[in-house]
Amino acid sequence: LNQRAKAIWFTGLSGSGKSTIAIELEKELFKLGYFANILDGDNIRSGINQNLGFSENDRLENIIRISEISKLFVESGIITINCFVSPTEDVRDLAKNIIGDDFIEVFIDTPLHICEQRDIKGLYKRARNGDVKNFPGINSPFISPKNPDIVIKTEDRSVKELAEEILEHIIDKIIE
Ligand code: GGZ
Repeated sequence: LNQRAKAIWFTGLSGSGKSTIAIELEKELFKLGYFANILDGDNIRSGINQNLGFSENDRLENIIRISEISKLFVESGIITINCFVSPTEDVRDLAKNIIGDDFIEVFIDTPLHICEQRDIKGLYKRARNGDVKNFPGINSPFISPKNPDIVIKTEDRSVKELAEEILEHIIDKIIE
């Protein structure tokens, strides 16, 4: 199999399911013989971007570095699955401009009230209390993308179904 690498860019609220869906998608791709690498807060914000916070400037810098890393992987033939809130058109445009034609935007469209209900890390509660600042959807904006390549509604769907839906959309784009 020849793979044409792409940067798959997940945007969505904290707790929308980006990382969970990414892991499933990576597995599905692997089963078909494609290699992918997931970039997310766990391996980026704890490492190369550990000096960055959540101010507007730091988010921009976060996305610039991630996009450059993503581009290097794509140029080496590795599909990247990027899981970052990327809450505004500005940050997503940056990523698009750096990565170029290989950029595929996927909106993980889980409504705020569901993400807040799940509140896996307790961050929504802390943002509501004012203990966490600049939290998208609560005390800083999350602007839905205008023209994403794929929109994924996660309610009442299994992670496997969602990953398969994304796979169907991208498969033509990654086969040489
Ligand atoms: C502390 C935050 C904040 C603020 C987001 N303070 O759901 P998570 O926890 O695991 O993922 C979120 C992650 C967002 O980082 P990103 O690199 O994806 O953001 S961006 O694309 O906007 O640069 C959330 C946590 O970090 N998070 N906002 N204000 N923790």
